[in-house]
Amino acid sequence: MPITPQEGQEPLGAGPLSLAKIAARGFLSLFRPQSSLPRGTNVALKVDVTSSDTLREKRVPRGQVETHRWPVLHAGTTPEVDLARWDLTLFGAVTSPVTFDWTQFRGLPKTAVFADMHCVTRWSKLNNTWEGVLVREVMKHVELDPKAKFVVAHAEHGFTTNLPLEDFFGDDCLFAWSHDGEALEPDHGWPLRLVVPRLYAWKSAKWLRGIEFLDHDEPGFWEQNGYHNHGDPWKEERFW
Ligand SMILES: Nc1nc2c(c(=O)[nH]1)N[C@H]1C(S)=C(S)[C@@H](COP(=O)(O)O)O[C@H]1N2
Ligand SMILES: [Mo]
Repeated sequence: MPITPQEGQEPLGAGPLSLAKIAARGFLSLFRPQSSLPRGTNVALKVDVTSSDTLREKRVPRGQVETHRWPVLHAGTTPEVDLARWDLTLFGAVTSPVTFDWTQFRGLPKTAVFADMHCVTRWSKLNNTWEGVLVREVMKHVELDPKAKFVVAHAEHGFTTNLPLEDFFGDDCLFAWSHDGEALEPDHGWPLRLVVPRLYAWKSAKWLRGIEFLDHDEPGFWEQNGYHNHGDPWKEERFW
């Protein structure tokens, strides 16, 4: 795997116990008092792409609770990322791998996507405006092997998550560096996270470093630890 971890990173180690702790943290964070105005309160952002789920009459899927804050949820610790040494590589079932450094990536055409976010620990955060580069835009630079059918997103610390190519190519899927008009905070995935709005948020890998294309499906981190392989919130595809 051509991903060089940033210095000082420990690989993810999460047994069933620490996963239970993470799930509890996600649930409890719903009840933490909110300290300041919601982010983006004074920002009127132009939206280029509207995720179709935001047009539903009832936007909170069954079993979810709407939150107006933004919980932080992940396994392991937040990495410190050095942009000078950062890159994003698309590899696997492609004619030749493609790597972007930070400057090259930020030079790609920018898009703002309006979307909802659903975490399997039962919070939903509606009305997010993400800015970054659409998956479809980035994929103009990659020649896929016709046998590519699945994607594994690779993040710092060795975190992975898998999804079918079809979901990855969703018109609302993007690589995001900004949320509601502000740069992503490190805890939320700075400098770059994948955003797949129509699947549960564990597919939206924070601290993204690579996209691997495969001819077969390969369950990622949460998927190997009990989460559903696909994760459609409207079908409550939560666990196995
Ligand atoms: N790298 C990485 N990305 C991750 C995770 C993780 O553990 N590691 N957890 C996922 C889960 S379960 C959720 S709900 C969202 C939460 O994003 P947030 O912390 O910005 O709210 O990040 C997802 N992305
Ligand atoms: Mo989650």
